[in-house]
Amino acid sequence: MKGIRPNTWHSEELFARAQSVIPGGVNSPVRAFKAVGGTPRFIARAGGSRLWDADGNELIDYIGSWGPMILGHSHPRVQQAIRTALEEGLSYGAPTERELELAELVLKAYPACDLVRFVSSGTEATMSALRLARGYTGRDLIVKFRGNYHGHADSLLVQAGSGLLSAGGGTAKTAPSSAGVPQAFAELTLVADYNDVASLEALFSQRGPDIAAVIFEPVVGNAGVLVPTAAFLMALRDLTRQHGAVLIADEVMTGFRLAPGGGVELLGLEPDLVCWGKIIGGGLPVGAYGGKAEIMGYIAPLGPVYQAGTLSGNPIAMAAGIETLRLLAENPPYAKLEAYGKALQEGLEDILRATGIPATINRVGSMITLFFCPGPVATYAQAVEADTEAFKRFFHGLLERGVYWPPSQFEAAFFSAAHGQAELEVTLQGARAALQ
Ligand code: KE4
Repeated sequence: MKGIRPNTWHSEELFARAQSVIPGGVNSPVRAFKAVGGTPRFIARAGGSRLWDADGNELIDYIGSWGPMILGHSHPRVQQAIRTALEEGLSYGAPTERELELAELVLKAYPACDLVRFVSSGTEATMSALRLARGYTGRDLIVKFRGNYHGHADSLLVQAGSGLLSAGGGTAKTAPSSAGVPQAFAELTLVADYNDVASLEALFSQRGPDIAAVIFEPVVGNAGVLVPTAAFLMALRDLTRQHGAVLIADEVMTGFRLAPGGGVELLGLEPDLVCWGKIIGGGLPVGAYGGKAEIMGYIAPLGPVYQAGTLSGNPIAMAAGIETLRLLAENPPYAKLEAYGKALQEGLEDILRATGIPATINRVGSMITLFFCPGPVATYAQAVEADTEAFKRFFHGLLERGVYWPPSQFEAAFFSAAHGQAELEVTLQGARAALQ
């Protein structure tokens, strides 16, 4: 596993061509390796815990398509479900049985939700949930948390995490926002600090009657992993209930990953609306939002809040989601994921102790981040203190040794039910060399 620079000629050639036809050569910014430098690997195929890039290099995958691939890539039953659906056509623009099958599976895992609506991405899910909360309450303001990312709808690209943070510009006090979001929109988004109850209380004491919704990541993945405190979770529910605001749990990343009922189950949350994405599509484009009938009844065609989508409930995507959720229900991987995560975290911590490198690991289940700064990292302000140059060296040291970690200090790494002893050994071997 010496760090012999693998051949990346094809990726380099493809990246050069891609940049002449696609902005930055990628269709989502974090993929461009801007935060870590170098040439992004163009992936040719994947199976289980592995990816193979355009030059044939085999990689152990800790991105998993940024969350969907909890079962591992190319699961035979998911692939077969897609093939079967393909035989019946691709898209009809009319209701299908598969949509209600997936809806029933989602609601079975989230019994506090009465209704669910499918869309085609996590962004659409959170954007629609916010519009619904505004329509239901008749209020305009929303509250989000610095460094949380909820997709790229204008109202949510205010002091957001993930790719915005990875691109740099985040400081202890402010996370970056996107150009192109009108000031008038941004002013309707109030920003508090995750795990900082006083910052949330201050917003409600100043603007409580005008706040339509609070949206949060049950466990943050988009600043790197941040773990919520019980006091913070309690304040979220108490303050929104007290002021008549809608509490929206953004489970796009955590849903079906942290437990059968996601962060809601794991943390005992009682949100009014939940957003999903990633895993419920099994790797195909699916998002969803759902909640109590009293609120969901405001959505067209039942009520006055409009939301629509040509490919919402697409039968092929539904088939992939159904099979994925069926597999998760038949053979829950959570104990295995926890065992792998524990061994990975302990192995990395042993290496860090031996090297004396200041670093701390945050992990919940199969979401993990190694922050290059002394712990604890419980807040956004502490996360942005991390040494991104040290992270860069770690990232490339792993990549050269066949381990594909997320290309940003401010992203969660994910592993799947297909990761086992072999992956653990190669990963720790690579980390030992990368952290030397
Ligand atoms: P999509 O629109 O990308 O399907 O979902 C947006 C979204 C919403 N909410 C949460 C909590 C999310 O993590 C995401 C998307 N996550 C990022 C990874 N940090 C997607 C990767 C990317 O942007 O390329």
